[in-house]
Amino acid sequence: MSLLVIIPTYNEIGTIERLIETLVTYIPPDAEILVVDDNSPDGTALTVEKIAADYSGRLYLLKRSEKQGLAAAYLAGFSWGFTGKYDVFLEMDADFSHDPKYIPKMMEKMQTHDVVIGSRNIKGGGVEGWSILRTIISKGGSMYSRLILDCPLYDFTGGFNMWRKTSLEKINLSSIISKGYSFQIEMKYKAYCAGCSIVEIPILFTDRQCGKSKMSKRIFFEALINIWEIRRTSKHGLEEFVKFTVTGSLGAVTNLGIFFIAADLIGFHEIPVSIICFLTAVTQNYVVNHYWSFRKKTINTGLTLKKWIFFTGASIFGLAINLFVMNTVLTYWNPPYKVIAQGIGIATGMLVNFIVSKLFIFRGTNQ
Ligand SMILES: Nc1nc2c(ncn2[C@@H]2O[C@H](COP(=O)(O)OP(=O)(O)OP(=O)(O)O)[C@@H](O)[C@H]2O)c(=O)[nH]1
Ligand SMILES: [Mg+2]
Repeated sequence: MSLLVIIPTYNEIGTIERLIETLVTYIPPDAEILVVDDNSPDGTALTVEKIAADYSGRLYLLKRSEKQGLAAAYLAGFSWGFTGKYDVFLEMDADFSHDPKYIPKMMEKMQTHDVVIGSRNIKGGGVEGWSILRTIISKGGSMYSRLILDCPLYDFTGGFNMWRKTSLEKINLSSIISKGYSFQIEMKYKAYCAGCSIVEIPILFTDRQCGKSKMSKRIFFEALINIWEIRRTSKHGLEEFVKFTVTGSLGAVTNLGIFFIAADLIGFHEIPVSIICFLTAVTQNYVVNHYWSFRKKTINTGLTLKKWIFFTGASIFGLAINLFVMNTVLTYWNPPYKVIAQGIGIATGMLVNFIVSKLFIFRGTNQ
């Protein structure tokens, strides 16, 4: 796999030279580096131009006329890279917050995944040198995104991420609406919605060694509000529920089909037949929900006996809710047709089953 490391810079003269020196000791010998500089007043671009000759055609500079934000810099970097031979792209900061020593592990994970996230918020990862406030803002930002976007990632805001070219193509980069830091959130969420397999590996993030942060209150609030727009433009909210309902209906067809053959055509006793029908339908639902309804969440996980037992339990619980609601409706309302009560019972039972399945069974993992 041919790698291009993209480093956006704005006033990073203090670290850029040393970073590139270190970087080449960790990346594969055929990997290349692109620095995307927004005309930094401190002369970052000049430094890169000066040292480029030492790296015999492996270090490139993309010069832009003015500071246009992180998103624009990366998008320009990707489109520069798309015209080359690269099939893997790495995003990283220029300030040594992202340690190049993690790159071999990321490349290894890239063999089996579409996106690899350097994550501060999973076991083994963390942040060094940040104030409590900055840590809370960062962690809170990821938790907020996780909740609002209903997407099972832990580090949304981090900028140390590796992408297969094919995953970037799936995202449709021209649809990105973010300008600043919500860019990272939007990219990850779009990859998730596109069904990419995403894995997080733990990294220790260290505070910038020198130079000034470009993070500001304005950028922060912009991201906070942008998330809602990101959610709106890449909606996948109802999809799971619709697929879950279709799966349940297919299960009912299987149930009735086996029942008809075994009880009506062959003549077995209805009670044991009905139990077998139920278990068969539940198993089918479990498999279809895993591989279809909740595929985006379960993409890195397999079927397990434990989850099957849990799902069967949830289905029995759903059935109990169904009976209870039907009975309650018949007792307190007594509708003109009993089937109305059963309909309300089924709908409630299914909703409960859906919520339990979504929250506890098909949660997925990205570690
Ligand atoms: N080309 C370009 N690069 C940028 C721009 N804004 C930030 N960067 C670069 O993007 C990377 C991340 O920016 P940082 O300022 O380090 O942001 P941060 O890591 O969230 O904040 P720190 O805590 O200060 O490190 C750095 O390499 C910056 O130089 C921009 O508008 N254009
Ligand atoms: Mg930084």
